[in-house]
Amino acid sequence: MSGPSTPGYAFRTLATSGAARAGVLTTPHGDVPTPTFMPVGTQGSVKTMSPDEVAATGARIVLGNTYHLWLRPGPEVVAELGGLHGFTKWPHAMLTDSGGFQAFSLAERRQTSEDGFVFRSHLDGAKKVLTPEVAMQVQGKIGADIAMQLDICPPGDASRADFEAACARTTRWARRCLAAKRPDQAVFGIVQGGTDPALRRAHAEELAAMPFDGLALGGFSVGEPIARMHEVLLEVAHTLDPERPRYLMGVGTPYDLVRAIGAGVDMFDCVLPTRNARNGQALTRTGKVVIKQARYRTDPSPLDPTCTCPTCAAGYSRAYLRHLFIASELLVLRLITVHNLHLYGTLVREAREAILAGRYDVFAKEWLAGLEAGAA
Ligand code: PRF
Ligand code: ZN
Repeated sequence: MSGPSTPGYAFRTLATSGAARAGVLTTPHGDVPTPTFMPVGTQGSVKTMSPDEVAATGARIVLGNTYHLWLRPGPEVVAELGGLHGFTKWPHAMLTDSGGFQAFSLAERRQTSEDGFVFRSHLDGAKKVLTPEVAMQVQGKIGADIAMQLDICPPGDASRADFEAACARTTRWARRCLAAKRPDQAVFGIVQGGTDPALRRAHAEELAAMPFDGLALGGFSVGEPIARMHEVLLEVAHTLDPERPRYLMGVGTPYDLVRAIGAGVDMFDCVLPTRNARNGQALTRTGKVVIKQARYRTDPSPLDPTCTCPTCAAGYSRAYLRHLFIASELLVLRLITVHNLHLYGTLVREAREAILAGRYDVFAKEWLAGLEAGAA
């Protein structure tokens, strides 16, 4: 093991309950209580929300994307305006994803080689080369607290040979990223390996031998059955170096968070609460509210009567929210986003309290029963 090395960063576990952990991630922009959910601010904003509104949901770290900010407005512009913190005015911690995963899904005509990715921008077709060195230079200029290594994420149905090759190349890119990183910026390594627990564990050990400040689990929720993802997480997450934060990338639903925290994961990000809000889907402790449905036409109740978010506390009825959504009024997108992020903030806070009290199993049982009850 070769532990974290970046000044200004630390991770401390305060309590465990089964494999679940409650801790504190210290960054130059403050402490992040874990488990934590990172709202996604792809282009430098959590869509529809101001920084103080995001912080009011309980979030103390948000995610930005190297791919998007590199293409527009460009890392020089962000750097000149004081880095991502100065540019966006988000005062708490930030993490940027390295860009490979986005290049994979968004760019046109992408080619991959040992050196990196070559692709054409989805904005203007410009040719871009994303190597491990470029990923670290761009993330260094953008200046989030935590950068991610460049990795290879095969689709869920890739072959065994593809998963092995992805792990091997991700390890070589890990070394190049660490060599190119800014000394004062934390970097996390990314474990791949599909749904093979042995491959996952071997790759995790390779990366844990390097001075990464945290270890991420990439390559999940990419088309494999979700039940299989949770089986593998149960086998693998708790085996990742206990001294470092564990981050499950791009996952998931409230159900996924409850299960993965129980498996030993500390950090999450996902577009689901924000994206689904803009599609008119509110998430609650007892399942989903699809606001356009006719059953809500005259429904006077808030999205969730037990919710204390500004949207529910103000008393906005489902009927009013439905009307706004059908009339394409922009306010509803904000109101549901606030509510959904508040649910995620509440979930991780209650999870943390349960772990500190040594009763995560009770918490998980209650949340899973609630979510299941409304799943119909
Ligand atoms: N790698 C990176 N970012 C990601 C993923 C990954 O595997 C995923 C997979 N769920 C989401 N975001 N770098
Ligand atoms: Zn609410």
